[in-house]
Amino acid sequence: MARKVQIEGNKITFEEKLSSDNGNLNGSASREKLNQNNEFLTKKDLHRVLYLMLLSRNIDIKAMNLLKQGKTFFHIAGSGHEAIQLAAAVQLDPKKDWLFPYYRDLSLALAAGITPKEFFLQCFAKEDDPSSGGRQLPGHFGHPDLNIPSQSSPTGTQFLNAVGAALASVKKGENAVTYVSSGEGTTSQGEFHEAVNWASREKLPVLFLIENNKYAISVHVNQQSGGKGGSVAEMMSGFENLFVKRIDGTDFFDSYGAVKEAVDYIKNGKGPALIEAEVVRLMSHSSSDDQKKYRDPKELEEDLKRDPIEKFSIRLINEGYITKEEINKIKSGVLEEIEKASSEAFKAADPDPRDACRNLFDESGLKDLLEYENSQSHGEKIVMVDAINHALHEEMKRNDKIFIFGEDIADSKGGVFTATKGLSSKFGEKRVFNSPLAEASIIGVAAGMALAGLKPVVEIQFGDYIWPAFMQFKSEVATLRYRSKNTWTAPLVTRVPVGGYIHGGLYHSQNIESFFAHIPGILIAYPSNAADAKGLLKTACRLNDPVIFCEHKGLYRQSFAMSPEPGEDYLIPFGKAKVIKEGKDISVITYGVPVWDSLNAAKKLEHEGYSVEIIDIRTIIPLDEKTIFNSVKKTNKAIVINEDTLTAGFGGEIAARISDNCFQFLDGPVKRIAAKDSHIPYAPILENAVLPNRERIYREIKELLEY
Ligand SMILES: Cc1ncc(C[n+]2csc(CCOP(=O)(O)OP(=O)(O)O)c2C)c(N)n1
Repeated sequence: MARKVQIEGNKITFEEKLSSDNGNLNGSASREKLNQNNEFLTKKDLHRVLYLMLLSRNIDIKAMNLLKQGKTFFHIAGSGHEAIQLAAAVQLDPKKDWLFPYYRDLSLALAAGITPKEFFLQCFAKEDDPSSGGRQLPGHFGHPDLNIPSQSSPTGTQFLNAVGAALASVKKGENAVTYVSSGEGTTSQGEFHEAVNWASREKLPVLFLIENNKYAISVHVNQQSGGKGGSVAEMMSGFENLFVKRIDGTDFFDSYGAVKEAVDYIKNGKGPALIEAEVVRLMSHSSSDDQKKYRDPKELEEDLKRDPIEKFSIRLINEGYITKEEINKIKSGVLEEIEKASSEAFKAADPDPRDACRNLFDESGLKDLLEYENSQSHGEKIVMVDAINHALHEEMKRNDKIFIFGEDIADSKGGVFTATKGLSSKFGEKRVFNSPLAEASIIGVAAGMALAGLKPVVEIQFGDYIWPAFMQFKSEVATLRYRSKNTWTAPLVTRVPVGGYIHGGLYHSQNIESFFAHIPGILIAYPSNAADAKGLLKTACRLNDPVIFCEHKGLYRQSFAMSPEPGEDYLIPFGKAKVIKEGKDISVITYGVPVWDSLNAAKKLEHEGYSVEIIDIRTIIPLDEKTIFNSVKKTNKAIVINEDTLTAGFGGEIAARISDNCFQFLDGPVKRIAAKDSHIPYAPILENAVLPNRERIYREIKELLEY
């Protein structure tokens, strides 16, 4: 059989298409078998599949040519993956089902409705690129009119978001399938396993498609997977409710049959499905790679023999579904369409550099429409943890989109600090439930639910254990609005107990706010008393941005942090600091536990004739600079206190901004008090030596007063 596919480095040509040679096809299926497997596929459907295959392949070729011409910077090709993707795409409905494609899913994206022009708009990073308006790399699909959330780049994080979207569809009673895909290399990521675990346990309607092209950039699957024979399907065979199948993903009909079985299984409520589709990577990993450097030419030659388009075309000819002439006609139509699409896209408008930092946060104006502080704190005095609990009860009652989950949060435990006590009993396990012991899962699933329109308010049991979820925060939650140019958002609230002074040792004492403050796109609250905790948490539940809500464990039940309980409508704006105590001689800017230590110091210093002003910033992001600067301009001295370590603690940021903005008003250096740059030890005497303490705070404020 004369093969007409040629591949040279990154360049692939698929000219003249088909030989008239019938070839010896695997299984040489009869027409009956073809029909039996594919009762929905008419001749027209098959022609459309071939059209989409050719469109996808030739877009790869065109994109590589544009790159060589210096008109674009990056392309990642799907050549060799077309058959399985189209077999999946034609059985999914992008208006109803959720699609989380990965960067090699060009064929699927085109079949779902992303047009060639839209593809090229992304290639050229144009304003009208529907995925991201030129923010995200090409090959990261997304669309406002389709259920395709704009995709991030880390391998594997999307799995948990997909599980979250599937969970949302179940909670909402929708009959949708969620598709999520990756290569085989990505299945080494922990979040993939977490996602399959969650989906299997809850029998969620997720189709996991693993496109195994045997390489993760240059790393062969043998160095990747612990499954028998390097098979991902084998590796995942132990999950009770998971449908697993390994197929030849270069054969459209095998692929179609397997996807059909999987989708039927999912739609019958039996659980998720995982298909491992063995495909070929006909181009290098990406335009930045050259696979000839690490792959044997013989292996590349073998891959060419499995070209899915050639297989499919020959099969259609053999079965009498198409003629060579018809194929050529489709091909010339495709080439014309691509030329038109790319030249139109090339001429489209570039993004406006003035918008480069927009859409990090909600710009709808919602936060300005909320009514703040419109009820007084006149109730019974309550402790902070009860204020939090009450806020959750009230907000759940108000908004049926709120879902609460985390480790041990359901009754009868009600959370290790009892912050969620009574919620599952009152609102039912559908809305309040225990999560697996997996922090990336909690945040990844919550992000998926949030992008599907729900409002998860989740708990991470200790700040010290938020780190497995850091990738989800940094790469998914914080970036979604920005990278989709305001199309997709993940406004979940994450409550997280933090802080020391409870003799919790290294792993129950940490502060986390400075790590997260560094990430654009996340709001951070850190209340110091019960009323602020209630008001800020209620606001967090109503905002359209992701919020990390830091709750100091040492303040949960402290009598001095108690407040009369504010009413159900009590909201506190983010970005509004509170002047805890007015004074003339020095400004103490702080948050959390040091608020109380500063107050203590201020009282002592008052007896010594000094007047100390104390500002509780209450929210880290946004930071109320105005209140801080006004205070410093009045007192001419500033000392910033944070409980976290000195180096890169958030106090450093505040101090720097004071220096920048109030230099001419200062009568002394901007001082800082913070924990020593150390881990937090268990023994109380050691802990006291590391964390800021009352005595030190008093002494250092006084030193600056005397400066
Ligand atoms: C968390 C993370 N680590 C590394 C990378 C860089 N990277 C991008 S794709 C890739 C290989 C993925 O291989 P595989 O999952 O087999 O998919 P394929 O590209 O072969 O289709 C790597 C290492 C990344 N994007 N994310």
